[in-house]
Amino acid sequence: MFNLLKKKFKQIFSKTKKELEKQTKEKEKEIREEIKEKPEKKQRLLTKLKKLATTTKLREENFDKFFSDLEIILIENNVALEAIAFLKQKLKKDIIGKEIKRKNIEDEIKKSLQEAINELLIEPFDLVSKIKEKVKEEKPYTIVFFGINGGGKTTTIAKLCWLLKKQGLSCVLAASDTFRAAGIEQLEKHGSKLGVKIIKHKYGADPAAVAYDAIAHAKAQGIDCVLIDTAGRIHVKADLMREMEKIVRVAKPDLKIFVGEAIVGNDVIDQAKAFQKAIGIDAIILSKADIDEKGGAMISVSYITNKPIIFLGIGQEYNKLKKFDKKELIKSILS
Ligand SMILES: Nc1nc2c(ncn2[C@@H]2O[C@H](COP(=O)(O)OP(=O)(O)OP(=O)(O)O)[C@@H](O)[C@H]2O)c(=O)[nH]1
Ligand SMILES: [Mg+2]
Repeated sequence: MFNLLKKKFKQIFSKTKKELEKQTKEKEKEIREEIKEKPEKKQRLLTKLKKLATTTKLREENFDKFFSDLEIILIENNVALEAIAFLKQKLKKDIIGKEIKRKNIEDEIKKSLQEAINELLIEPFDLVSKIKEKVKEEKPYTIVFFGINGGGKTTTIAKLCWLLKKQGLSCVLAASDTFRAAGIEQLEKHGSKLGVKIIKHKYGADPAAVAYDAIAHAKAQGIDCVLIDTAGRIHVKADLMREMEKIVRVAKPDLKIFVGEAIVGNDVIDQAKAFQKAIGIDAIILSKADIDEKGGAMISVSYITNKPIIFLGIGQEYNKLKKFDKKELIKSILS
């Protein structure tokens, strides 16, 4: 994953290294000339020269050149502008004026960038432990999933249900996408494959009522989790938000998860922001990470919403839901 990005990063690190080497050579020349002109200062200047042989310092102008190259790469790879501004400010503080061993220039810059991205990403929580913790006291643990259409909600619910079952947690699925008849059928197919019950009403019914019934069923049967599937629309629209608000009001979920496609880059960030504003989100799942080559959405969405990415969808099969790992992402773009 992200091989192109990795290659581009390498190029700018080595460009900055070359520039610093050039700058050091010029400085050395200046000092040698000064020694000739002011022999009385020779000792002090020789010490300076010795230091220069092993260390260098990044000046503001080096940083600006480096960052303008970096900025282009980040924009090309769908990293949101707010996230780029954060990285700039963080890196600037970290590397300008820092004394670096000449042989370590590339590693030092890379390390600073890794640290900056690490700070940008919010640490994910462990969903399974969270659920287990609650159901010890009270069942069910209710999760609502939302996002625009085709974003991967229904598939993600099926994958998560598979994962929870493997962890010994029982589930019921709520077909609160009553907007599309095929949406109910799609969830039913998953339900029968997974061997879990789905609660459904008719096409066009009130999605909040479906969610309510699913929760009542879980309470009555002692089921651990209720996973509520919702409808998407082509765009984020007011009627969709009203529908989601009502589901949230009625279901009082423990968790509201935004599901979006990693591949649409900045669009997914705008969608997440819209849902965040209208109903509040607690966590993010990015689907289709298996076909995302840019990584920008992964880098910026949690910074922009201040909520963690907890899973990545990495394929269509049930076992293709992967816990999001900050270190692994950073490694895959910057190792
Ligand atoms: N490659 C890949 N495809 C995925 C992934 N997640 C979902 N898909 C595919 O994306 C398409 C849309 O997924 P759905 O789960 O139906 O999306 P949705 O958000 O429920 O869509 P609506 O019900 O229309 O709002 C399906 O063909 C899925 O198989 C993923 O992680 N990787
Ligand atoms: Mg769906």
